[in-house]
Amino acid sequence: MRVPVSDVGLGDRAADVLRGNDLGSMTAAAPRLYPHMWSWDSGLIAVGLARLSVPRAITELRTLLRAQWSTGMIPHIVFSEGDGYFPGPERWGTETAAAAPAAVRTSGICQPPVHALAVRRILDAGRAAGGETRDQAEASVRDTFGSWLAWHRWLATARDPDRRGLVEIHHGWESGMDNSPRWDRPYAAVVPGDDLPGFVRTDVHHVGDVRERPTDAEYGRYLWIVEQLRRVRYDDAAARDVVGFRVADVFMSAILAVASDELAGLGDEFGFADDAAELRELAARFRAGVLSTVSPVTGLARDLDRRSGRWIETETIAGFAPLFCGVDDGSQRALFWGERWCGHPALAHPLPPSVSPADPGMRPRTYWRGPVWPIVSWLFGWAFERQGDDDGARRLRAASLRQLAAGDFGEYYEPFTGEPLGSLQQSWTAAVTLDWLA
Ligand code: 9YW
Repeated sequence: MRVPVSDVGLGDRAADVLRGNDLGSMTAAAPRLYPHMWSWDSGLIAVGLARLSVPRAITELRTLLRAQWSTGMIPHIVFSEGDGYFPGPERWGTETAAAAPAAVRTSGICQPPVHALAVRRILDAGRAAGGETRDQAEASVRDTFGSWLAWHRWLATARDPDRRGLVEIHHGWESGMDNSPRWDRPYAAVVPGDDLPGFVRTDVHHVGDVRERPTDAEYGRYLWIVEQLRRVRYDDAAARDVVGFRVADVFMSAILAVASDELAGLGDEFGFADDAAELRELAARFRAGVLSTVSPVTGLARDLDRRSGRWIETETIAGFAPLFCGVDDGSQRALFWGERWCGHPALAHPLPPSVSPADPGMRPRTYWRGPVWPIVSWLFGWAFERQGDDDGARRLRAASLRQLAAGDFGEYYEPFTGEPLGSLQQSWTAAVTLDWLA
């Protein structure tokens, strides 16, 4: 039975969600829809866990790191024993990959590198608690620093071989924004082969309305790319040659820049000065890369389709990558709060939707094609705070807490009505709520 929201505080309800989705040493991304650990979810979940239990937050990230590949890549899914999700470990077939870990089953692609943000949050929470908790938090930074560094180095080499300062992705899933209109053109060039093994989706059984999900045609392309990668055993160099989707992802690049700064700060504190210097260079390179993509027409940053060599012109939240990583001259901040975005008069809450509400192609109920994702609002709030824009951070926090007040912890929200959509009791939504409430 659901407890009325008025009886239990939002923070208690958020904590209940994380406890309910806790599988022991990892947190399922969502109770039914996503019964495994997702990489960027786990980073944000750890941010929330740090508000509940520093040791549990440390465990979450350690579980993720146990799945790290020998190349440094952190895989986008770490599989639990749970089932009901497709594509599962059999379909990924990563046991043939030389770099995959032996003891853990994982997918063979990655997701945005938000983890260093969580490492810093855990350290701060541990220090605030003091005593043994502080010692544990500090020891965990010391022990894991090298693994996070290897992760960033992998992104900066395997995924930016010609050092443009832009992270190349090989699947829309790697962006975390699976069916964003950003990927429509590159996906249009992906033609599934006749020998694509058959598939039965499970995601459509867990949501109220299948129109909120990617289509079957989109799914066929997603799985064809998995097939291409599986056939070259997820070898980085071979993947670049065979994969039908190669896009320089501007938002992932911005995340790598800010996360590298966070890691550099930790490196300085913990006596890894050379590594810190390397990470600062890396941050500067990716900031410059992000800036190089800005459209002189729209003022938004663009992804680059590496196969066709063409810019991808869409009006999505990823266009604010410069604002996010702190290379905006003020014009993006104005655009962000203006009528095409958070200031659009029809919005239920002044929060950034995944696609501009002024774009005629915006679909308010469909996943990454229009809904507001609380974790995206949180990421911008985090960035604003870091940049000293306390007012911007406060506005996003206040509006988000109003959006979340009913305590459903939706995966994403309809921007005009505020209705929660997708999975409810979504872990990372609960986690960022806890951070906002702290
Ligand atoms: C999938 C878990 C994941 C997120 C992604 C989001 C969605 C579906 O759910 O992906 O099947 O991987 O797009 O960003 O990590 O919450």
